[in-house]
Amino acid sequence: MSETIALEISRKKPASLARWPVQDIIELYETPLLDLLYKAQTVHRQHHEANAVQLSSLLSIKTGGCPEDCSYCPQSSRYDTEVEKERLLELEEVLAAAREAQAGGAQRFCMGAAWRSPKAHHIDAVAEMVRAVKAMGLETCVTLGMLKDGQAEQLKQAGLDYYNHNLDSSPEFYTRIITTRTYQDRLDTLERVRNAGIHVCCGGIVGMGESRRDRAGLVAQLANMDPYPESVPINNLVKVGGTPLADTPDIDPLEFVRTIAVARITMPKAVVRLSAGRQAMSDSTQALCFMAGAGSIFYGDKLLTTGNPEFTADQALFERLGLHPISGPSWHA
Ligand code: SAM
Ligand code: DTB
Ligand code: SF4
Repeated sequence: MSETIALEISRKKPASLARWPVQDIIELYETPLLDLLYKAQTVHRQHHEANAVQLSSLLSIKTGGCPEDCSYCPQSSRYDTEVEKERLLELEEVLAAAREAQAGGAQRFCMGAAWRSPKAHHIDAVAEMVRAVKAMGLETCVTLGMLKDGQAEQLKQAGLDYYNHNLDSSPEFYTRIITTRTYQDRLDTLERVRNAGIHVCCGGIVGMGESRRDRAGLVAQLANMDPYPESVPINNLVKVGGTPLADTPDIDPLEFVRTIAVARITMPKAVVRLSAGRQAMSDSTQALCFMAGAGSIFYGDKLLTTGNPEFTADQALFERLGLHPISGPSWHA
């Protein structure tokens, strides 16, 4: 790496208490694309294996019927989408899916539930799932909504590695997409997860009609957490018929790539995840996301309720780009 870039990067966040002002993040966004990609890939290689991508598989263990009003979400009971409310899956159903994911090459198994906030018996059931999936040798992640005191600890005891809970957007734009829970509610759950010793997986969605300042505002919120999340999913909005955001205009793919790069540079040790939205993305845009420092994808033909590229398509993409699945745990503190 050139000395100028090394200096510039270290000047931005010299000590653990240094903060990223939103304006500095906007300036990063405004960098010429090739400089930004060069900088992001340089930071990436200082902390992560080059050309290696971590593979996680997702399973919706409790689908639909959610009381929250997240404008992007097909699982909200407030919108007329094709998603039907289902029961919580049985342990055996979850394990069958985990075995399939592992056989396909996934290293982490993520289980999602369409709850505002899990009840005590939900946590008991999910803890059993976590224990059993962990015993298979997979890393575990769950996303269950807001947690109450003691619930994160119970999941940690069961062997949970990561809890996913997204901030979704800047505090300002957030109030335009969700009214049933506050930004502070989310920060409180993230603190419970952190205090329980579970790795934090927290990111957001791009392409909901937000401004670049909002995207920078989201990244600032994440990068200024102390410590910042170990795992940062960047989702491109999947537009689902019946949701309020179904007809949102497409975001420029290069703006999505820039968001990955800016997350990469501001949170050097985090694994930045190229998450939802890959099905509508060209191979070339995905290649630029990897160049920008994305180090993980969801692997398998389904996200929670929407589609994701087929295993074979991703294998072909990896072959074309000379990428390989990462070996071993993806977070080195
Ligand atoms: N109900 C829990 C919650 O909201 O915390 C967990 C499941 S929820 C589906 C997990 C995350 O998926 C959301 O926070 C959001 O960031 C993302 N998500 C949901 N619908 C999406 C969509 N249509 N496009 C992109 N990301 C989406
Ligand atoms: C995250 O940030 N993205 C994943 C995961 N966390 C749980 C979810 C994406 C959901 C996309 C819409 C769906 O399939 O329902
Ligand atoms: Fe419910 Fe989560 Fe969907 Fe919001 S994102 S409606 S909380 S399932």
